[in-house]
Amino acid sequence: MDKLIITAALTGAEVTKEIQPNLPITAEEIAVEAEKAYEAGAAIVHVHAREDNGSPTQDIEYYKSIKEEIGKRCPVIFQPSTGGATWHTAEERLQPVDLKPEMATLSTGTCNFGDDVFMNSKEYIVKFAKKMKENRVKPEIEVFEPGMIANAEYLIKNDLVSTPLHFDFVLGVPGAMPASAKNLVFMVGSIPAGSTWTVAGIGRHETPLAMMGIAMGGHVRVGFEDNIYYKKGEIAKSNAQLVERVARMANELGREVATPDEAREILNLK
Ligand code: KMH
Ligand code: ZN
Repeated sequence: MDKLIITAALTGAEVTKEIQPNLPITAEEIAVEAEKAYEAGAAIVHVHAREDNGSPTQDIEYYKSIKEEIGKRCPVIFQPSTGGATWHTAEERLQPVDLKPEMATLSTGTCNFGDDVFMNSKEYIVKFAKKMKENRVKPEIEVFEPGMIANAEYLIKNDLVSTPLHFDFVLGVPGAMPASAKNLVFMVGSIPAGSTWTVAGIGRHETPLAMMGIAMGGHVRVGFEDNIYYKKGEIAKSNAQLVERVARMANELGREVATPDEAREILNLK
């Protein structure tokens, strides 16, 4: 089994300071949080930028500052979001790809997202994939529903992405695919041979699915984007606290944790 790649999803677009007082907002706060997550075992940080008032933004200038601040502090892989918030336009969402990060997310289908709709039409998906290919950015295929795997296969068939692909199964978003062991096994069995994968369980599903990801030879994402609690009724102190728990579980299960450079090898980023 490869070493375990832990991704820390530091901010998300939906979580607010009101419900998670430890949420980092400014570029400096996000970079300090990234460094702490790196020290706890994260090889990748998935980031959504925020304006100073906390609103999610896809403005390239915010992402540029975050990338620079993180780069000053640690060698973690910077993975900006192209999902943004449900109300962002495709053009807004694509901006961080111009920074040529090593990776960026690419959602390959539309789904309900709480009370909203997360829109990813075929036109969007193709446009995003083309832009990432032009900029040599490795997509992490964000999958919220099984049909999104078929759309990723369409990108492969049309030479819009390079293989092997890396998938992230985000399970438990209200309105999309529920988080369960059965669903994770189904998803893992449905991706093209040779692909790598990560699992992100939403809310209380984060830790059980992380445990499954470790045991099944996949990789794991945790962080405030997906879950704000350390355990029932206890708000997490930091993203690093959630990363530390995954690293401890991996240790108990005999799975070593990958450094950013080892993750670069596993994901063919070099
Ligand atoms: N905030 C969600 C609507 C991504 O980062 O690529 C979309 C999302 C996916 O979080
Ligand atoms: Zn995200």
